[in-house]
Amino acid sequence: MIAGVHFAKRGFILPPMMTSRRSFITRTGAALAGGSLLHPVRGTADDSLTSSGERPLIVSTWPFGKAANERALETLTSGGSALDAVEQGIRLTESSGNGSVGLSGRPNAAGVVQLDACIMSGPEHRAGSVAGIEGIVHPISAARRVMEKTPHVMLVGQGARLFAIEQGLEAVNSDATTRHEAWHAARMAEQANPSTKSSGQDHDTIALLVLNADGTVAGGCSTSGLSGKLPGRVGDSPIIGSGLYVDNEVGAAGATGVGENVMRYCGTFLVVELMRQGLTPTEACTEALRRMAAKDPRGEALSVSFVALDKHGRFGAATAGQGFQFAVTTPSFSQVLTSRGLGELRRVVEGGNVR
Ligand code: SD4
Repeated sequence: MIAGVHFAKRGFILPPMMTSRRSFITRTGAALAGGSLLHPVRGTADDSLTSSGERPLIVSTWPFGKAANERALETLTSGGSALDAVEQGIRLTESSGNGSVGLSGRPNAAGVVQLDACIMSGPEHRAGSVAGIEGIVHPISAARRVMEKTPHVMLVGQGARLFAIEQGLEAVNSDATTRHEAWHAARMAEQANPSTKSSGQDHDTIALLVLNADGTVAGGCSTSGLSGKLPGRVGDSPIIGSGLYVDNEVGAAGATGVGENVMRYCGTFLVVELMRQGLTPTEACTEALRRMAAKDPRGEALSVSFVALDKHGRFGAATAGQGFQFAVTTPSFSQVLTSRGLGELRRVVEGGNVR
């Protein structure tokens, strides 16, 4: 089955100029002309059973995720594992200056960039994580080393930094003033020339999920967290089950947005468990957001978005806001898509027709 058809059935909004495959252009072009992609497409139980997608499948947050996905795919193609793909894809974002990822990310209230990251491997249900780490260029690699080289799951602060250095990972002086000045200069340059700022650069975390050809699932997440956070504050991104969760029997989910609003609900664990109960990735992301919004007086202003994929090769995303861009890559296409906002998706899910 052609991948573009799955996209249509998921009800995502496709940017018409961002196609990468002739058959995809042909099919989605026809669909756009008829307007069907601009509205939820009514899926049936049959669709969800028969629409298993292409593998490998890589899904990540924000437009900058597309380059990371493509790096992840290259890694798989050249014989790397799903975990290698996650690590290499996220490393690209960590050093690209995009979003609030890596050392060019946003400093805390004291002017210090404190990074959070985690990684998770489906087959053995292993995880590693670092939080509040300073001056380490690739926190995702530090998280992987925690998983593979220690009996622990999470290291924080100075202990995490020293461990990363001991492991031979690239480190820079963690002098706060120097880095705050670099951050300030970058923001000044952006203000002077706003046209250089892509929409993806307004946003933060990368969460990247991989379903490999052999059915292996893995994921990772990396961020500098919320700009101006209190020193020592840790968000959802390095917390297994909040910013990221992987279950090899079901699939994976990642989060971006205000971490405090994800952590109180174990957001990505919830998304994966909802998929286990039979919801599609889009439905699961939406239902998790609906539950959160129902309890929180801020409702749809929670500023949380989820991405997810399942073992069948289906993917999805949803946001509490007005539309959230995420990237999807397989061997035959690579796209930035826009998910629907919670209000719209909720109406559709209540009608039972988002797939
Ligand atoms: C955090 N979830 O530290 C991260 C930040 C983020 O879009 O993803 N912002 O709360």
